[in-house]
Amino acid sequence: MEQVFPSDFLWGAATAAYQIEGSLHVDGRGPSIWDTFAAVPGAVLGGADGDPGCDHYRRYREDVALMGELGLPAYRFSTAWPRVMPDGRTVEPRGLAFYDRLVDDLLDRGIRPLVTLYHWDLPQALQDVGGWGRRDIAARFTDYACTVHERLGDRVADWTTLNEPFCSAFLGYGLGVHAPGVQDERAALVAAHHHLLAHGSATRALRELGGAGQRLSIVLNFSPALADRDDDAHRDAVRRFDGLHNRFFLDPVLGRGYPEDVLADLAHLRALEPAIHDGDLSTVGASVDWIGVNYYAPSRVVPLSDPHTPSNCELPGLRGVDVLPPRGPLTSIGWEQHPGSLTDLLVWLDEHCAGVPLVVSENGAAFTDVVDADGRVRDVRRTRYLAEHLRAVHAAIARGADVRGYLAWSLLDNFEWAFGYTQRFGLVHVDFDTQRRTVKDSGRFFADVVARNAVPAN
Ligand code: IFM
Repeated sequence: MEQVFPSDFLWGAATAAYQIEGSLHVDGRGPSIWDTFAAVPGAVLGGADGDPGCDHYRRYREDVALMGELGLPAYRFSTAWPRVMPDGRTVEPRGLAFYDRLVDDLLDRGIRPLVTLYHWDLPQALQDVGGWGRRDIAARFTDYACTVHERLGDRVADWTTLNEPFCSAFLGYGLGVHAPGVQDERAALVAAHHHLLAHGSATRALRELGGAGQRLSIVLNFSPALADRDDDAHRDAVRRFDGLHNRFFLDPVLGRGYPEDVLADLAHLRALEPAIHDGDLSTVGASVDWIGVNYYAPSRVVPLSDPHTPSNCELPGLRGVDVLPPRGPLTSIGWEQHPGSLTDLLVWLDEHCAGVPLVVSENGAAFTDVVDADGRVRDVRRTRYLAEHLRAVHAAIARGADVRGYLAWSLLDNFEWAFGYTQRFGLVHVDFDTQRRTVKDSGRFFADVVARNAVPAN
């Protein structure tokens, strides 16, 4: 018995430039905020940075061939702003040429490229003048987006502006556990608005540049809030967490502005209103063709007796709600495995987005993997995680959600940000000393799902 997906369902895997490319000092690439942040003692586990990554900048042909062997019809990757514009403004032709070669190679193998323009590697030169805290970052990003589009737009139809502005703004400027390492609740909210402004401004510009077949999108990360009780206090805790984590980014993109209840929850900070200028919300709401849904785990929330007590979690300005420890089974990064939340999320998003299609743009799990003596990686837990989450996607489609695709995170084990190289998410194992690639059992399982367009029923 198997669960069959719609015949035009899009299958693939995803990566991001800083996590896999390596070659940080090659072909004129400029420093990014992640190079700077990773050099701060204690910022990244093991003192690691994006070198060597998966050495993908030099081995991309091998990696594209691997995708071909796995039969992946699509590949989501990001372009590195500091490669394309080392100082954030001036084009480096060698950087652009790399993505040109990559796209050609993908197309030669019949693999559809989905380009994400920003996956957290801001040129350091732009951070030096304020980064996402400055309003004119939207114009800088739009220039960069148009530059990449002018070069690749004849062959690439799928464009994503930003990956997970939540992480870039809230973890980078609020909690400070991501680059640029700023710890300031107000700065995080302002940075979030500037991310969304950059998204809207670039979306408008790309819409003008692109042809009819072009599809524009943004990728957001969602963590549905779960509570143990269904009373007023718990419902309000869910509302607060969900509001700031999920609806805060989604609603403006859908053209609805920031949710009123979230603005009220954040009013005590007096941060956001001065940053929002006339016309911004209409720019942010530039229409998109699909919403990318990154899902890994839910969050368990509990109300605090004093609604003014700051939350223990990463959301800037959140008061009156705490996040509880995740419940087992966990992945090695400590995230709860809860496939039912993915079904509920997709069904809710489908209703909330009112006609905008969804693509699961990232989903996957980190576990400790070993290459056995016979050369196999028997990653049973990841295979089970994938199967359960694919069934969860299937269940959402069966309930009417317009989900058009699923992109596994990640093609390769890679640099997992502040966790360095300690967390392996890949369908393909990478030995970071030798750069040897080994397809894991989960990679073969996923290839089989793709080939059959179906997941085993249990
Ligand atoms: O590795 C990251 C990716 O860069 C963004 N989404 C979540 C993944 C796992 O943490």
